[in-house]
Amino acid sequence: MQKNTVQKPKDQIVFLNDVVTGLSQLQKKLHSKYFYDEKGDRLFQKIMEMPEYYLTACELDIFKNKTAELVNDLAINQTPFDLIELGAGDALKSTYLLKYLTAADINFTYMPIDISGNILAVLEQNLKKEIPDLDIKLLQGDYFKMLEQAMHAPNKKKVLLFLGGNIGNMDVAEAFSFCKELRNKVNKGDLLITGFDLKKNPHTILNAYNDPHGITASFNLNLLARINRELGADFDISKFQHYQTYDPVSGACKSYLVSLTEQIIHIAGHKFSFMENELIDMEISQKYELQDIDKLASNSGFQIVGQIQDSKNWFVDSVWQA
Ligand code: AVI
Repeated sequence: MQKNTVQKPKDQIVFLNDVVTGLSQLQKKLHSKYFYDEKGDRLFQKIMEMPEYYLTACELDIFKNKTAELVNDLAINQTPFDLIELGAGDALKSTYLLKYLTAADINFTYMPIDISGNILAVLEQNLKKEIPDLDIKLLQGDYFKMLEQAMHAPNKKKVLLFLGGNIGNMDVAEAFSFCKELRNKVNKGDLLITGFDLKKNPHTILNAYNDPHGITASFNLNLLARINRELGADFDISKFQHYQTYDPVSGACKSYLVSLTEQIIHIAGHKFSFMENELIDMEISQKYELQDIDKLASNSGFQIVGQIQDSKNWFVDSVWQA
């Protein structure tokens, strides 16, 4: 998922438009890409530190302890390539890969893409300290626009990273369109590593999102506070409650906000009525089986060349070739 930090006036118009469109639907909906303002970033950081939220630790296990296997599946040998990370953030996991490749004297350029210029500047500073020999080129902006820019060195092989289980924040149809679009942007032979959270004991999954500390609830409610602050709305946060579901058959883990009372909300001249117990659909975190990943890869024009799982077999980094 492309996270969205709203900074420019044009972004504010798009934000307002998305909020108004989402809340005007029969099933009211807000887009979870808007969770990540400054407070949302901090709350997500706290989520990743919770013992219940296993995803980060699992993928870290792969990048820390199975780096050789990962690099082996890429079969890049001595061919110079660009390593392009979609939504790099603090590159916590990929730093292990960067260190491994640098130590092995492999010729590559790291190109982190992120919507936040701030995050990229901090990342560059940290990486320059940790890996002084790293060749790094920052790409600030939208995934696909920046990927197009990165593709301008056409003779160089590309390896794309899409980590963190971010693909889970798309429903299955959106994930398919996203992978197809990626396939259209890259050249035959290019590689893609995507992190998928796997189906497992449903209690484990539900606990990760319905945490007893209430951090995930605050993470969802913060979007209403953000709409108040940035779009001048009048949500009373105390009149909404977080509700989490997980359907182990479809693998859809979904979060909602429940209106605790009948109420009317005003947003920039628009009015939205809520009935008592009416829901706002907030986020999907889709869980996969290995065979779903096979289907997604082949239907979008990729071939699976590696599947690396953490030691618990809860998460997989799937290596695909175009
Ligand atoms: C960013 N993304 C992969 C997280 C997830 O697991 O869906 C966002 C999140 N939502 C609630 N907890 C974490």
